[in-house]
Amino acid sequence: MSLTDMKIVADSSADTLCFEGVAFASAPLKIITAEKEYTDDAALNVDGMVDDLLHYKGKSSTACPGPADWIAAFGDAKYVFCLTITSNLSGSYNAACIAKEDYESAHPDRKVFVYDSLSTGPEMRLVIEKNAALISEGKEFEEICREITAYGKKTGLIFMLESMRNLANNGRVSHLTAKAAGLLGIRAVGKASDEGTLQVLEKCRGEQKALKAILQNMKDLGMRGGSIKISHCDNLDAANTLKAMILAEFNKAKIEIYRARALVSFYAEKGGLLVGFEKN
Ligand code: X90
Repeated sequence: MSLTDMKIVADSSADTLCFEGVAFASAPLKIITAEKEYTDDAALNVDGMVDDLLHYKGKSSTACPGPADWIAAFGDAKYVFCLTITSNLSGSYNAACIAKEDYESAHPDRKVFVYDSLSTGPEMRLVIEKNAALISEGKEFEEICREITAYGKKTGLIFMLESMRNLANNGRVSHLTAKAAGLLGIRAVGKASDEGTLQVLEKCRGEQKALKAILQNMKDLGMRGGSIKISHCDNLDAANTLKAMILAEFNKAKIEIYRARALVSFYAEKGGLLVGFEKN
């Protein structure tokens, strides 16, 4: 088994469009309005899309990659690690399972491992990094499948949202749940549940309180430093503040901050922030 036989493929909800050192491809989701269709790939200007959406009052929706999109992303890799957004909020995982069947029956010597992240964004990014490290270490396919599955159980996702309008309008949370972030100045802090659904934990007045709640919840869930990914939608200040708060208590934490791509930006909306972390 040589290193180049293995490829990681993730849908664009992972906020990761390329990855150095291993074969990698992103399968884009789409954001659709009556005026325009945005494909979540490297060519898209995400800030431009977020701006458009701020002024757009009509209906909008999203679409996950279909089986053919996934197969295109697999390319001609012998071993594919296919990482998807939670199957509880998207059809991406189902489409990937169909793609796996088709790909494996067309090429009996090839194998696809479909991994349901039960999460999205920065938690998926952690899993991608782990997956890439295991490939670089020269581990066997089956072993890597086992290890990323075990790793995924030891990672978590916490988020802060100023608005949950797009989530509710697209049926990803109930309108009642969305009210947690419906008032001016209120931020909903929540997590990806074990079932891969969105669970609101607290309603916080003001960003400072929300960031404190994020850190407290991360600690309650077992965060003790380690690797941490912060994905934000036009809220670099909050991301930097949170980073400083974490480092003040866990000075060895390895924290990466980055701008969310289109799918996460659409649902997290302006000001939203997601944190992926490791549990002990
Ligand atoms: O298939 C599709 O069209 C995509 C649907 C995605 C729906 C949810 C995206 C959530 C993005 C919001 C905060 C984090 C919630 C985590 C819950 C597991 C980000």
